[in-house]
Amino acid sequence: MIVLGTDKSLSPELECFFGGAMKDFIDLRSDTVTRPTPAMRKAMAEAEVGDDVFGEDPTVNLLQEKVANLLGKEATLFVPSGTMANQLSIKSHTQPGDEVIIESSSHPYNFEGGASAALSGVQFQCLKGVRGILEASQIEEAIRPADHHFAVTRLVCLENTHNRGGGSINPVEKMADIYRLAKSRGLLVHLDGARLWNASVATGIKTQEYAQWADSVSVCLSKGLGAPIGSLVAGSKSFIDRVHRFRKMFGGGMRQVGIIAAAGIYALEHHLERLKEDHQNAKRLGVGLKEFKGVSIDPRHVETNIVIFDIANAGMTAAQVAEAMKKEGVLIHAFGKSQIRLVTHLDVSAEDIEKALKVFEKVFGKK
Ligand code: TLP
Repeated sequence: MIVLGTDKSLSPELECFFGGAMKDFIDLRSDTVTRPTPAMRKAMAEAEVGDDVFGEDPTVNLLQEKVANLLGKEATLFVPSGTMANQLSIKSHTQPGDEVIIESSSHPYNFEGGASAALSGVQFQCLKGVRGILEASQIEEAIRPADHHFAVTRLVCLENTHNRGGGSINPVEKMADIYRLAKSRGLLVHLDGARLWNASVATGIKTQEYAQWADSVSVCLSKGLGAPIGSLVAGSKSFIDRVHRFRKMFGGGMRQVGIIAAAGIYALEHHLERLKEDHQNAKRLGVGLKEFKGVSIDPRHVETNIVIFDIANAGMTAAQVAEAMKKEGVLIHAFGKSQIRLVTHLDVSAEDIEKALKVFEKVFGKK
C-alpha cells in the first residue's frame, strides 16, 4: 500500500488529482513506484562517498563489483536509468547506419523516446515474438546479406523478463541459441535485463547463466528491487570503457552518488529473494481476474510480477476501468483501448491484492 498525498509539499493540482484527501492507494501501475524503506534510507544516509567521476566513490565501486559478480561479467558501470543503460549499450556496440534486430514490443523500441535513432543513428528491424520472445530462426532470416544496398546488421537486442510480453521469461536455452547464431554471423547481443532478477528468482537459474548469452546486459535497481534510482551496464572491460566515455558525453557522470548506490546494495542484499512474493501476488491476480465478466486472461502466462489482460468484451475501455478503479483506491495502467497492465512489488501486500480483486469484481462483475 502506498500513501499518496501525505506529503505536505503536494501541489494543489496533485491534491485535486488524488482527491485531495490523505488517501491510501494500492498502486499496481508499475514496480517503479516503490519508495525506499526506512532501513534503505538509513543505508543511504550512512554511505561512504567520493567523487565517482574520478572513480573515487567506494560505495559505487562496491556496487559495480557486486553486480559484475552477479552477472559474471568483467566490468559494470553505474548509470541513472534503465533507458540510459540500454542506450549507452546500443551506442557503444554500433556505428550510425547500422541495423539492430529487436522484438517489436520491446522497451528500447517503444518506450525510450526514439533515442536509438537520435543518439546512435541506428535503425531497428522489428520482429514479432510470442509474448516478446524471439526464436533464433526468425533472427537468422532477418540478418541482412553483405550487399551495399542493405544496412549492416550489427546487434541483436533481447529483453528478459519481457515487459510488454507480460513479464514473460526468455528461456535460457533460447537465449543460448540466439547467442550462438549471433556469434556465427559476427553479431553482438545486448540484453535488456531491467527485470532479469525476476527471471532468475522465478526459475532458480542464476543471473550469470542468463548473462553469459549476451555481450552486454543492463539491469535496474529501481524496479522490483525497490531502490529509488539506478541501473548498471555490464560487459567486457573494453566495452565498459566505451560505455564510460559515452556516459560522460550523455551527461550521466554523477559525483557523490554512493548515496544512491547504497540503496542498490541494500536492495540486492534484502529485496532479491522476496521477489517470489511479488510473483505469487501476480499469480493470484491472474487466477482471480479470470473469474470476472469480460476479462480475458490465461493465468499460466503470469510468470513473474507483471499481469497483462484484455477487456475488449467488458463493455468499457481500459481508461474507463482505470478511472473506476482509481475511485475505489486502486491505481492500474491502461495499455491502449482494451489492455490493462498490473505490476506487483514491494509496496503491495497479499492483503492489498485481495482488496484489489474485490474492487475489480465490483467494476466488472462476476462471470
Ligand atoms: N519500464 C517502465 C516504463 O518505461 C514502461 C515500466 O513501468 O515498466 N527496460 C525495461 C524492460 C523496462 O521495463 C524499463 C522501464 C526500462 C528498460 C527503462 O528503465 P528506466 O525507467 O529506469 O529508464
